[in-house]
Amino acid sequence: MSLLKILIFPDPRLRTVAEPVGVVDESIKKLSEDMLETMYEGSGIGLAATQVNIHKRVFVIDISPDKTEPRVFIDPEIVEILNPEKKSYSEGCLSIPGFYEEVKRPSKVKVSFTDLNGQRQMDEIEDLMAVVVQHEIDHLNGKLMVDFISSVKREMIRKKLLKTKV
Ligand code: GNR
Ligand code: NI
Repeated sequence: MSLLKILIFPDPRLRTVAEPVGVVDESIKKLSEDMLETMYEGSGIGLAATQVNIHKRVFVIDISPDKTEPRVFIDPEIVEILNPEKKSYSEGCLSIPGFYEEVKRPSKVKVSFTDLNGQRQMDEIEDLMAVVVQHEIDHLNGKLMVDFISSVKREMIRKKLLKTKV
């Protein structure tokens, strides 16, 4: 396994729209392992391929408290909004380190995706899992949580992150 480098906002590569994977091969399996390692290393609960500059529709998630439930989603689609009532959650992002912003999203959605065995799956998700899945699908579409806040706040975050560049 290898650690991957995470792109930091306002890196323009975070705006790339990722390409569908289609057939799940060894390179996708290796990518998802490396992404899980990178996510755990950064103490994140999700990571999209876009964030590591791989523009394929893959993301990983582990919202379990003891970090023992890795999940991989390939070519994910939200097929139905099961509860359109939006819930606000204070979101963080490994590409926007140190900032947390309230984002409102539908609280329950139905998601279809391909698993690591190449099988198409369908799942109903809610609560924190629904927040993170929607956050990751946004990444694959080049969208970031700062797009939900005021342009004044976004500009402030952009300037701070440009200054603290490592
Ligand atoms: O680690 C993360 N925590 C988080 C908290 C609330 C809503 C979404 C997230 S995802 C984030 C990791 C990340 O940047 N994924 O893209
Ligand atoms: Ni993120």
